[in-house]
Amino acid sequence: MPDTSGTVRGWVLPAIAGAASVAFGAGLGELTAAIVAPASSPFVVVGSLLIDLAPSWAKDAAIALFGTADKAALLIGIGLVLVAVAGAAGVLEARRPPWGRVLVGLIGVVGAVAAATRANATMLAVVPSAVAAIGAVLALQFLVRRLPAGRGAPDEGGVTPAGRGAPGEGGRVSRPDAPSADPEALAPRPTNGIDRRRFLGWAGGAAVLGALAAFGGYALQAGTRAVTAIRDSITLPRAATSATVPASAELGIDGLTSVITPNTEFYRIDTALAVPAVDPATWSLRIHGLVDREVTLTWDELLALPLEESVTTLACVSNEVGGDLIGNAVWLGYPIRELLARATPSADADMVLSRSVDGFTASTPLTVLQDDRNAILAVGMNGEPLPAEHGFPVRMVVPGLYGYVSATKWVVDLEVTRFDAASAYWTDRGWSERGPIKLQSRIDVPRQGQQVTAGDVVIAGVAWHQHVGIAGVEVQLDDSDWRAATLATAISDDTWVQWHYEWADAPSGTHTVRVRAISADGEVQTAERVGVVPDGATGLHDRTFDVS
Ligand SMILES: Nc1nc2c(c(=O)[nH]1)N[C@H]1C(S)=C(S)[C@@H](COP(=O)(O)O)O[C@H]1N2
Ligand SMILES: [Mo]
Repeated sequence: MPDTSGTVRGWVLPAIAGAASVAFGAGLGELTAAIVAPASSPFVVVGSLLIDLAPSWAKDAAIALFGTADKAALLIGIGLVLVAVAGAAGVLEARRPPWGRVLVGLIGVVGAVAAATRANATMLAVVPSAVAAIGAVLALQFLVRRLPAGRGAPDEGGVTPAGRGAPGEGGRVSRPDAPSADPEALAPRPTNGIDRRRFLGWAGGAAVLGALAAFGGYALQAGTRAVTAIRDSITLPRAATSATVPASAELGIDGLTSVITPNTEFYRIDTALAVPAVDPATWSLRIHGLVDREVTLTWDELLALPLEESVTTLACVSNEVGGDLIGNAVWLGYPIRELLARATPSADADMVLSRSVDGFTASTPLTVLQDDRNAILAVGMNGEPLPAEHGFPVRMVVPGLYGYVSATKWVVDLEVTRFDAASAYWTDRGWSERGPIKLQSRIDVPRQGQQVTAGDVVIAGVAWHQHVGIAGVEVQLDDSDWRAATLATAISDDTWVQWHYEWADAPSGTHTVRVRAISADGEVQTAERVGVVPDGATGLHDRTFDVS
């Protein structure tokens, strides 16, 4: 009569330990993702990595086979592979510790690599996979220790490699030090059934906890899903005044940042651990403080106003020289000046403290919000409602000021006040209370260290001094004189402008090119290197490349 209990304890129970541990870890990972990095759900990132890596015939076959259910099929497929590998990890851990845990850790590494290589991956992207791996490793260690004694347990003695795991054999070997070394263990023991039930209880518990965590994560994101659905169903009103982007604003040079930044490539900076989910139906803006009358504005009221399109380049004060925390978009919104006029600020007010639904605040000089620039409450970005991470449903956009003192996303409150009476989020953390954007320029082409073919070499980049404007850009090749680059057409003084310089017959060798911009008010960009704290970096960007 075959001894099936040997099979069960030899590898079925260890496989269950593996699967339950990985279910536990995976659930924790999904919950963590829901909290810190919704775009980095381990399942979803591994799925999208596979989609990226799959040859097109495989994609075609998947679509032919599963149709619109191809994504669901992929996720189920990943789940099945995961269960199989997890089972193997359990058996491995029972026989050759710590290799089972190592295998589980490797699954985590796959998740982390997938997360880190996704477009727009943030530094938090690897956290869910790391939490999943740590949870699964600890659970595996815990469960394998609780395997019914003697069979498939670590260090089981007296088994030849060939004999390991052979069905029916596990029942006759046992660790010398284990209770099952007792001669009684050779006969069926009543305690074994109890051990097994106890083990299955722990394993089932781990799997259930994992499922609950995954479900919790899903539930946590219900608000986000609902708001995403609302956003997707919104058609913004047509602009009463539309913006034009001249075709000659875009040089179309390979490697040069496009003059309008697509929403998916737009830098994102905020303090929000989870992107706030704000339902426009419940959104309202309150304008209060040093005003003659309080004003509140609902979403419907805002959309009923004559909305204006404007093109403004946002920049972050933390942008290093040569950095990419800057982007340019066509915004749709309503002038804040008009709303302030309704409220009528008192004469002694000099600042507006804008507040986000999540408590972030920015201090903007009142005059900047009252003059004729396109300081707006924005609802649209490049022809779409604001993406959630860029402030849906409403944010501020103010030409000429760094984002931390002006570009409040998910804005719900404008308090008219004074700089000597209130201070904003970053000011309280050592940054300047005012943040006009500094004159800057950047080289995009060639890339640092690029090998360039000898001949005419194209050098190109962008320059900006929002709300002042760029009059010129100059480049310095190695240590020669500064030479004028050619500017593309500027969209306006509120946007960056592309520039290029053709270096005819560049000699072979290693070269460094430096760039500086000249402002519309005559300021020449300083070479003095200053860091980003407290009010923005200065210094000249350079690139070194090889011509051969
Ligand atoms: N609610 C909120 N709004 C915010 C911030 C924030 O942390 N929270 N960061 C500001 C900063 S520092 C910048 S640079 C811009 C960036 O806007 P973006 O993420 O749409 O590019 O948003 C600003 N608005
Ligand atoms: Mo910023």
